[in-house]
Amino acid sequence: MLRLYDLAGAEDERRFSPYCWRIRMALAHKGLPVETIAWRFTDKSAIAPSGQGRVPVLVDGKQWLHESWDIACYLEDRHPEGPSLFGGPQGRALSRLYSHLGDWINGQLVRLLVCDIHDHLDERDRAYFRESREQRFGAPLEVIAADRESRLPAIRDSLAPLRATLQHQPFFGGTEPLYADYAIFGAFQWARAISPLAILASDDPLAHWRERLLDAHGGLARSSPGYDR
Ligand SMILES: N[C@@H](CCC(=O)N[C@@H](CS)C(=O)NCC(=O)O)C(=O)O
Repeated sequence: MLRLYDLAGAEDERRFSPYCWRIRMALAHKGLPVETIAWRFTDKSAIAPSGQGRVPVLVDGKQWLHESWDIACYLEDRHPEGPSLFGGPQGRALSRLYSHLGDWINGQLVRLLVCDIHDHLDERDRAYFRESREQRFGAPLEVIAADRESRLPAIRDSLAPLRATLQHQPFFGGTEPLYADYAIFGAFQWARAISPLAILASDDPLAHWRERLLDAHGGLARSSPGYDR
């Protein structure tokens, strides 16, 4: 059985890492059962065999894997018989862009969500999160997230190429979702898990795409605790 260390909030069931969600969706896409382990930021010793301190970490027998992109490639190569995550080598090459684009969206959203993340964390993680993020951004969490509603329109505008793509096809992968979809979806599932802020307007084609992914794979993402609006 595969095991996945998956970032959790105060409640074990509130899984909120955008990168872990990429892999949860990729595993479901491949039809691979997994045991997910609720992991907290300060549980570094639990994932020490991976040689680093961030999740997702996937354990397959004696192998400890990390980095969402590398894990996705590992699953594709190790299980070529299952549905493809990339749709072939060219699709894999193009998916890299979606992975980096997802990273970029995460970087935009974190500035809106830092206080919500903090408030959903387990008591053990709060001081670590505050200190590490305040150092990274050079400001108190409350200052980083201040006036977030006024910054939302520019972030929505920046997603225009994604929105335009979805006006012609239901998924970035075409008629069915691929890893490209999961790489972007992770950002929205993260926001859904910990914040009442509506990142997307309800009539946005991206919101309709997000709904389709919430329903994908038996409603895996929708069944995880979050704010639905
Ligand atoms: N590039 C990595 C990013 C992973 C990452 O940043 N994970 C966060 C959770 S969303 C983490 O584990 N952070 C640990 C920490 O901040 O101490 C990937 O794609 O897997």
